Amino acid sequence: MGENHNKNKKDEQLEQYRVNDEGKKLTTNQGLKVAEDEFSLKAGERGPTLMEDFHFREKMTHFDHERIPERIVHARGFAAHGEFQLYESLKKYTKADFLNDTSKKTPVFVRFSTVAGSRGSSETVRDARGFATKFYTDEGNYDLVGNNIPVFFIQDAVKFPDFVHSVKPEPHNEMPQAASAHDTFWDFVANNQESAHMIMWAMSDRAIPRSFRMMEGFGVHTFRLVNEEGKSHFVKFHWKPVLGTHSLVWDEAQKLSGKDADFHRRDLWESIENGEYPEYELGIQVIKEEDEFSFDFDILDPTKLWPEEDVPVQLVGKMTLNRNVDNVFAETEQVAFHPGSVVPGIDFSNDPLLQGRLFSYTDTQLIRLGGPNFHELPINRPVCPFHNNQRDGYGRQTINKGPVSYHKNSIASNTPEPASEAEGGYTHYAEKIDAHKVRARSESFKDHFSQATMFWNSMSDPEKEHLKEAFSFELGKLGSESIQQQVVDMFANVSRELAVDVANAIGVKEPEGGGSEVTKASPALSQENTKHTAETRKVGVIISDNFNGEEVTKTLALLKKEGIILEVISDKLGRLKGTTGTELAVDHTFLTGESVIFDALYAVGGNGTDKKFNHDAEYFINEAFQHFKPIGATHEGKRWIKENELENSPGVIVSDDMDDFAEKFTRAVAAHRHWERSIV
Ligand code: HDE
Repeated sequence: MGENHNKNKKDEQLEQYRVNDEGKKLTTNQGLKVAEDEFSLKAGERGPTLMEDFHFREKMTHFDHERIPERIVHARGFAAHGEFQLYESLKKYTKADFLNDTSKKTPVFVRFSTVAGSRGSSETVRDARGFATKFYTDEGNYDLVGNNIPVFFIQDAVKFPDFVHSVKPEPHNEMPQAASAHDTFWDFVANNQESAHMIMWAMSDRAIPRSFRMMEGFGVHTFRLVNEEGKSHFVKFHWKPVLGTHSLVWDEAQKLSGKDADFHRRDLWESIENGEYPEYELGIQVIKEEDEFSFDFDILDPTKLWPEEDVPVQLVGKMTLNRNVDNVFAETEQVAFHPGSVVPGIDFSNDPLLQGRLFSYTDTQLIRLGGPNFHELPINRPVCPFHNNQRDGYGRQTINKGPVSYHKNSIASNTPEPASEAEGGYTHYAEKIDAHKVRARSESFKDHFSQATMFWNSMSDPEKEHLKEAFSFELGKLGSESIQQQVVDMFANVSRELAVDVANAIGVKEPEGGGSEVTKASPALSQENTKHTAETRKVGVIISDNFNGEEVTKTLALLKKEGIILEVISDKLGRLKGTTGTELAVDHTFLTGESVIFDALYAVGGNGTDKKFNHDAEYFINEAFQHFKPIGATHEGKRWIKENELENSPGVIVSDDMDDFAEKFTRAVAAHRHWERSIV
């Protein structure tokens, strides 16, 4: 537990800044030993505090200034360290060193986040998730600042403040927190129809991920890869989670918001502490320069994805997150990402959303981190040296020696001097541009619905149902019938079925026209086609004293072998005694645990006469059943299944043959959820 598996350049650099106060004498910030920390200095035991009490003043002043502004978006986040290694050299596409050398392990720092909520908001809300990766390469920091959704709400950065204002809590009453189910957001959507495609994703299961470990990441924009010969290819970046892409169900997500607002960070933290390191494969989609106009969408439009069936994702390397942070403020909060932090061999496209981001990120760090020297904070420092003539400012730590802080100069023989391209100097791709200066949007950006329909067409039936429910929930929360109607009419352009069913659910008029000619589907978009595995799934074992020692021990061992994590639930903490002298430590009671924190339940039972125990166990089982989770039962546990008539339902495994049970139950757990189960 907690062992450092991430010895690398970044870790060594951070080590210089780590301090362990344990066992040390208390001092002031000036290093003076403090003799008393219980009482302030007073004029008499019952008298006023004296101004002279420097220890009190320093301690209180520091405390008064502990908070910095939270991120305007992505405020609620959680991060971890890791490393990235390439499978095969990408030399033919890019000269980026970390994408050429397969022997290199590049240190990374990854911050996951929700977008709309404040820093203290709950994590399982319906929202896009940020997926920002800082690669500490030998050529400087490269930041891939992406989301878990491959497209965005708007096409031009100038609209970002409007979009964010609409989704944030409404300004007159600051409600609702971390939720898009309110009038201003949907008013924005209906009146900015370029949002249609992203809304389909945001209303889909993708917006309520089961875990940061089980979601995809996307660079969203089209970037360029440029090779040694100066040849450029367009590229989109992907992160594919090795555990597959899986989601919660909405009712569960809402309950989790109350039961464990830290659900996603706890999951990430615990998996890293337990050595079950989250892994993601880096994928690239590549389009040749000459094919820029070969698609029925504009590849610069950030509301469009490149269907994987048309432009395959090549898996080129793997990222492993293997170390938790030492201090959340110093690392997770102070990390500063910037889509403009690139290395030679990676360049931008003219996507107008990306272009605007290149301004915003530095600007926001200046206020958030208090000045221009945030690159000197330990978490932000590159692992290669940096030299330039930038000087001074708040919080400057570097002590630049000598009189020269300008270029050109003779005193220091013109150094620090620009590096030639051969020496690794960054050169921008010399794209030819011949254009008028205009405030306009390209005609090729004006189809807002085809890919939204493709997304809809690609969903399985349960996924379509979830989309309808999500729309009905969100729109059902609105105060304005006019906005509800506008949204329904808008989404009739995506799917008439969707719009009609939502209209009926929320009691507005069915749209008059609508329907789409688009029949294309992209199977890769459905989570049904993702990888399924039981590994690292958390199973709650409901059990009481007098359980069948031998058989239970055997089954638990078989499940553990499959990588399943087992946690024991009972009516009291302590140790349970089974037959044959077996003992089991209890992890949760029915009070401290909840069915929603588990992927599946295994009902073992025990003496089974306690009324309260039976009631609580059945409550857990019925709730898990309603969330489509696998449920297993052996011996006395079967009673709870029978009494609730669940035994013939999909994903409910009942058996007294332990090997048979373990095999079937593992398969049921790997399936994630059993949507074919009907809930009445
Ligand atoms: Fe961001 N975004 N963004 N964004 N974004 C920020 O930077 C912005 C966009 C993304 O864990 C801010 O340091 C503009 C797309 C992530 O620290 C800010 C536009 C994508 C994070 C900002 C966008 C993202 C941010 C707030 C439209 C997916 C969290 C605090 C042009 C590709 C990074 C900060 C972290 C954070 C601006 C659109 C991803 C204000 C102007 C598209 C993952 O600078």
